[in-house]
Amino acid sequence: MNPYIEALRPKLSQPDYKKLCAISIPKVHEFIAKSADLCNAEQVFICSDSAQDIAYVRQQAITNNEEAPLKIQGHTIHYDGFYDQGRDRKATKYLVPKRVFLSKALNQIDRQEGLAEVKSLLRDSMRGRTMIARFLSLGPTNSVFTILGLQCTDSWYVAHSEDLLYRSGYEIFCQSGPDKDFLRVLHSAGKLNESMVSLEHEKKCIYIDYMDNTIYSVNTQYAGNSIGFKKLAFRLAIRKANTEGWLAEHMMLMGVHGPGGRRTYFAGAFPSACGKTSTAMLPGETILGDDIAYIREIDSIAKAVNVEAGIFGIIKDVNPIDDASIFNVLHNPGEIIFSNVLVENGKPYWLGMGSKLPKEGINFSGKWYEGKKDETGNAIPPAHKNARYAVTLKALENCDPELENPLGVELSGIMYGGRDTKAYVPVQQSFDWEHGIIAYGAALETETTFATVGKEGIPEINMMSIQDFISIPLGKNVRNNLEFGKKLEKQPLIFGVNYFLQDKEGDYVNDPRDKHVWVKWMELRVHNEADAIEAPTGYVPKYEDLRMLFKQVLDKEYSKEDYSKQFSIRIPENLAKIKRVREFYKKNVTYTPEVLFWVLNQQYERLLRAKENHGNYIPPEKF
Ligand code: SPV
Ligand code: MN
Repeated sequence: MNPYIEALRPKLSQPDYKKLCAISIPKVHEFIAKSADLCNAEQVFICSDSAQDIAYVRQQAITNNEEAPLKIQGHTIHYDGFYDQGRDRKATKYLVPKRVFLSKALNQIDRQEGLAEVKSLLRDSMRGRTMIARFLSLGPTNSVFTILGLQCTDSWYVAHSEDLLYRSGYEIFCQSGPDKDFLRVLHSAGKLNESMVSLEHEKKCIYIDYMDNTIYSVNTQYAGNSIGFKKLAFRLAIRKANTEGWLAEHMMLMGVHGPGGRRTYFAGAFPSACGKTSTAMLPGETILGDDIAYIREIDSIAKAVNVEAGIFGIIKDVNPIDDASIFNVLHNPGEIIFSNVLVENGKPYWLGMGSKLPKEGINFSGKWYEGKKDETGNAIPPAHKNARYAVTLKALENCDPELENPLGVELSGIMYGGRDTKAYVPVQQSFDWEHGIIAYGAALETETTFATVGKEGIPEINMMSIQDFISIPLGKNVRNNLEFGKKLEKQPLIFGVNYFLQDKEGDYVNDPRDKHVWVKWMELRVHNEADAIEAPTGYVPKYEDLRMLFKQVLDKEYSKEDYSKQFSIRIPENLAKIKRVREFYKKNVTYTPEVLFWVLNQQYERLLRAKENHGNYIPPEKF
């Protein structure tokens, strides 16, 4: 007799009991039983991924008012609390054993102390509620990439979102032997108000117990804090990758379509709200993933898969001109969860959608009208900047056909891009793997955005766009990336991109759509079909190639003046950047490989030499 299943018995219906018994991994029973007991759930629902169970989860999200149906068939709206509109860095902590210190850049708390705190917040949190158990697969199923996950939650919205964003895992759990490893997440939205929104946001707690591969999250609903398999399990995956010699990255994946119908795969790391999804979604190309990738060396080739199967995308600025394909999806029948947008008359509205917004409706602040102010007297916008949509990738006409390939796709290029208004040119290629990892990846600088709770526009280093999620010493992450490259026979080319460069007046020097040209140029570089100029910071495109691509891709004339403005090497800004990066690694980072300083110093020297010869602002043709 399995004591954990027996303990759960009174909380399970007959079918749920059967579904649970079909899994023979004792740790599954233990985790569900202990979670139900701690949170004092009234019932436990075992979601088997059958069409019936999935439909039930969706219906319950609506019945319990966590979501409401919108006009278009399959669309629903969900709201998070006013103070729960993004990932919360302060509330997210690693539980670490005594005498372990992760890094100055990471939030940590003593494991025993943290477990006691989060468990006391979870205690009785599900009284009178149903706890849902969802079994998922991170990465394609039946693949060397697959990692299994189990989430227990009292939010039907969370359970429903997981259906759109991940691959079903119940059958794999059933087929697995008793020792099968899996990640665990326990989440409770905590006390709710009448709008079904987490009330005690100041007691929000998101703790990551890497000793036990378990995540605890309480008093929050925002998906980035509550859907354990997004950024929380990602932190555990980074640790696993670290010990096993592969890479878990905050990267989109896309197939770029080149001459003759060839498809060349790229990965791209961008901090949140810096153009990652819109790059992956470029019209005419195919999207394989928009957020998290696992990359492994297989037969000396870098192979990548999308950890997820859907998109939890920023909806702000999705308009018919810049993002036609997703705009279309958002206006047609099919399953979509909108969050934190303005709803009026059953229709969702968001900032930057390219048409006028109503002057009243319901939004993340409740009933909203133009001029409504928050507690501190600031005007509340009609929709939150971090309002989002959740949709399965398969709903997109430009979904890449290799999404479920268990072997992944061969990566030919990797891009790193941040919100850098001052220094780096819009696109450049590194001299080699080491230079790319260090000068573009490790040195990635950006400004904070609305995707995390807190002040916007603060410049910071965001190493490989992964810094919020890193769970190993930062320097070790740089080393892992450098080592990974050494295992490859054909290393992907590394590119630095920057969609946010500004001129002296503070205007962006590029149109958002220009990124399509950069992507096509990278594709040509992979196949040796475009030339480049060797500048101090990397290989930059030639004017003639860009002019041809602007015409081909965007039907735009590209002037020499624009080229000079965008691709001139700005010496003072680049020198200052290197100084900041060196400082950051000296001050905050342990295990930094010596070569990082060497590569940065070399770049510094190249910039100084260029300055001696050509001055402070150097058009590329001077090189
Ligand atoms: C991001 O902010 O990087 C996201 C959304 O992809 S989430 O991490 O889920 O908040
Ligand atoms: Mn992300």
